[in-house]
Amino acid sequence: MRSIGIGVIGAGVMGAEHARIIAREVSGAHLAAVADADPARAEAAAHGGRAMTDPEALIADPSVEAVLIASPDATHQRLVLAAIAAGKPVLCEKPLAVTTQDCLEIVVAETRAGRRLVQTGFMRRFDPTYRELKATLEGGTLGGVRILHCQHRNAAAPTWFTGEMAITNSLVHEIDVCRWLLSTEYRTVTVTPFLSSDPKTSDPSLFLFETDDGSLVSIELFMNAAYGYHVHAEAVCERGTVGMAHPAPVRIRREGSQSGGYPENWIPRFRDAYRIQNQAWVDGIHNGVPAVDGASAWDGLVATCLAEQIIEAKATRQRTTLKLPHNPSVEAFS
Ligand code: ISE
Repeated sequence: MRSIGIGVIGAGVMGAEHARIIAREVSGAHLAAVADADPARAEAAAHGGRAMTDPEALIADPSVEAVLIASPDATHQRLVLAAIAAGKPVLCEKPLAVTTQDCLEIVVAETRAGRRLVQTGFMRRFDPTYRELKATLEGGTLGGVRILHCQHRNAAAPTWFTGEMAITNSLVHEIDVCRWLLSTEYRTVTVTPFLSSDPKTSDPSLFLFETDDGSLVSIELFMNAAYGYHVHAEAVCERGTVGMAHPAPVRIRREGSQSGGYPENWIPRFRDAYRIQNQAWVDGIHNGVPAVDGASAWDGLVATCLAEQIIEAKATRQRTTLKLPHNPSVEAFS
């Protein structure tokens, strides 16, 4: 099989991990180049590929046939548009862009290009546990879903978090994966932030969604849960429940008690998901068909657009009806 040259933009925690996965764990592709503003970081992540500092030069480079973007959120839109203009497939870390308008411009540019070039990096869709949950729900033995309970806990919010990134950068995972799990859209949201004497601290928060198919989605988002990284989901259905088991692969029983560890962050927890996602993206490029279950540019827009409305709902604490714009790509790609 021909090997596709991949260029990775951003060599921070996530970019370095994506570069490692492409260089070491994905077949049918090789790491052609890594770009980062910090040349030493680019070099360290390049695994023998080219290290560059200019992301636009990486996109234009003939050795780069497809682009993986893992640079800061605010740079995503410009770089995705540049990849579309160059006719190169692009896998962009979430969020696709930081405003609905910016996402819409991507959806329009891709629609004009006439082919699916963009995948949004909602990797939980490729996580074996979430996939088993979805297969069980779709198998029908448990009946319809009444409530989908989710927990999303970080040991500590990343140091680079600012403003409402808990919603635009973290909660967007649940926004995406729950609508994918249930194959439905959200109708309303009500947000209850933790009330503390310091009005700037609203962690943890509870989000309650009503969906078009009549189920409820509850999400606890706790950015500073202290004990470790912990993501959990359980569906309460008409004839039973299905939920994730403990995330640690082993349990220790000792001196009258049992224990199991929690990872420090999302990379160990979702290691398989990132690898499977990146392989599916590369396979899709070879086949000329987007990865089945990969999040599209429209899915990226939905997450950002709902995040914007959820931020407003959090301020008002009112049950808020959620709205989406017209999808200009629906006719082109259906
Ligand atoms: C981080 O940016 C991620 O993408 C993780 O998957 C997420 O769980 C975490 O909360 C975010 O901060």
